[in-house]
Amino acid sequence: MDILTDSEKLADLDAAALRRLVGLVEHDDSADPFPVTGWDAVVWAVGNATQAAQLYQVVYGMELVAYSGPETGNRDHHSYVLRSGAVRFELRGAVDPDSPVADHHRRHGDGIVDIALEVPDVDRCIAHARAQGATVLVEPHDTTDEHGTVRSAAIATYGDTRHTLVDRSRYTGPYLPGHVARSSSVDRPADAPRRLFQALDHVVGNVEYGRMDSWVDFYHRIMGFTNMAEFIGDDIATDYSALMSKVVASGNHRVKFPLNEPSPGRRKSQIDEYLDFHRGPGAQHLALATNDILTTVDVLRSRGVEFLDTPDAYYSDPELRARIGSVRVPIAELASRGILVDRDEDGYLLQIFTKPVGDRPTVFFEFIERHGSLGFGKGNFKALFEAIEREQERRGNV
Ligand code: TYF
Ligand code: FE
Repeated sequence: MDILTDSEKLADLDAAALRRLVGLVEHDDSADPFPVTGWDAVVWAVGNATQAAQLYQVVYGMELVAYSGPETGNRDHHSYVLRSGAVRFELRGAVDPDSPVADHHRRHGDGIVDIALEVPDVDRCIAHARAQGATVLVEPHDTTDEHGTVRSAAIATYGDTRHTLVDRSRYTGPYLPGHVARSSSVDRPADAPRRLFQALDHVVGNVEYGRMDSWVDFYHRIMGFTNMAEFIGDDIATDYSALMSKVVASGNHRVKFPLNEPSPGRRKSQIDEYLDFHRGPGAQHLALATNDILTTVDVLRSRGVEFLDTPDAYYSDPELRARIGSVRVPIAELASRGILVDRDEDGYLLQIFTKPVGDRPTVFFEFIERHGSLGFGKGNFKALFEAIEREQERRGNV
């Protein structure tokens, strides 16, 4: 099976670059009941896609590549497709007041409706998923235009989120039939890096209390995913995290889904806050892989993006210093930017988290630069969750 998705090939990422960015493992998928090549697109429903498309171009440095809307025959909503390296976002905003996009936005706020995956065989995936009891929302079907044919289908996952499964092997258009190519009219400042992030590393889902294990089981049974080692169990949960978490991944780890549930504690969990404001389960954060997190953070901050702050004590903690050893830059470079660092047996990673990106305290981004580590920053959980809880307190949701 092809290891690279369509968007990875378009981004000129080769398997080695991808392996470095997101930490792939060897996998024989001949026995895989539900082979997944990788991420296809993250689809958002937002209150104003026209403005959000500008934001993701001007601030996040993404490139506009395709569009559909009233001028192309889509009278229901605007759809802007943006890319940064292999990361593809589709932003939908309602034009028709009765659009399902408007309903989704009314209930959930700006958020993720679809975590679409590229698969080599849509029908085989759906047959397996159906046999295992999945809810098939869209049956396998072809859509065609002058660029060829796309075969796709969709299954339901947590909350109102879905996974559209896309086979683009017979298609050369800019996104999907119905979309037309459209390029950015935004000038990139001469001194700005070409891209601020190159690949999607993981997408985290928040589910209701007591449901984490059944969603882990869903990804095992329906999609043939397996558990990754990293998890937050009762022990850590009751001490400080206020959440439990397990990670499932596709065979070669190209697609990773940490799943969180709130743990009942002395205080309202950050996951409860999400579930209240999102009105139920949904995608909580997207981790975007970069090969230069220092520049990414500097540029985004200069354009107004707000990150969680990390107390100075984090960087002077002797235990942390001993554990992380030396990394590619002096610790002072990380400290001045609030970038966290974690090391495990495979290597280290650098990571930082934004504040929620919309009006509700729901979805946010993580930026991650991996140097061998396949983990999620376990050593940072305490500092990170304390930072999240400080923000939660400032919002009055405790
Ligand atoms: O994806 C992860 O597991 C890390 C840590 O609410 C994390 O980024 C886990 C839960 C959470 C925020 C970050
Ligand atoms: Fe993460």
